[in-house]
Amino acid sequence: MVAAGLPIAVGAAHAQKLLKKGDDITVCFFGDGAINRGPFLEALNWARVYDLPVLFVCEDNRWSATTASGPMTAGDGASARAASLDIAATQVDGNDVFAVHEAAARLVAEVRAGSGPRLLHALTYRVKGHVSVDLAAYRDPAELAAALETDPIARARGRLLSAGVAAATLDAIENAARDEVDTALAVADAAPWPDADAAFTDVQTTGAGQWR
Ligand SMILES: Cc1ncc(C[n+]2csc(CCOP(=O)(O)OP(=O)(O)O)c2C)c(N)n1
Repeated sequence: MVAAGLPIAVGAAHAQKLLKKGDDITVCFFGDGAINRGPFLEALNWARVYDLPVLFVCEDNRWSATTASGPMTAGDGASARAASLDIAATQVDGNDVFAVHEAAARLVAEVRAGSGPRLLHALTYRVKGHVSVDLAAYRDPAELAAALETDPIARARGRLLSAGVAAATLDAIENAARDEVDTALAVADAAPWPDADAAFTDVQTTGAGQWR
């Protein structure tokens, strides 16, 4: 369920606070679509009221499945809503891995030091459809073309090359990542289908009625 993770994360953070678990904090990721659901408000409010060790991370890719988030979002989005609940928010270019790293490191340190909740609002763009069968034909191709110009991996590669990292080192990292994904796909394709009975395991029963 969209936004369902937010109250769960706040519950985990509340437990960490009560148990005084050292450096442990909770980091909770969600999309821009989630901020229009009630649990977002409930979770941020609870986190601030109890000063919980939680970092909220909104991955704002401007699309909620097949709906553009902008026209259905009042006000200035995740950061503004956090600020209205007295939660300091940092907006960052989510396609700049160095900027995200710097902001995340600072916010994690603040939360660990007892600041209470923080929110990181990372602006990015979804370059594919919502799921594999979604061709995303409903969006403006120019919007996609502009977004592809800001590809985070290409930008990171450029920065690392100009910082003196050898191209071969970067190629090796990229190839290892591709191999890992290829292997995962091959293993999944080769795996047997699960037993049909597995659909009924780990399912909660209310104790009433029978399976029909
Ligand atoms: C309460 C609820 N409404 C609708 C859906 C169907 N749905 C699944 S993903 C999605 C869009 C989510 O967009 P966002 O929160 O921005 O996350 P993203 O997928 O872009 O990371 C929707 C509407 C759902 N899972 N839960």
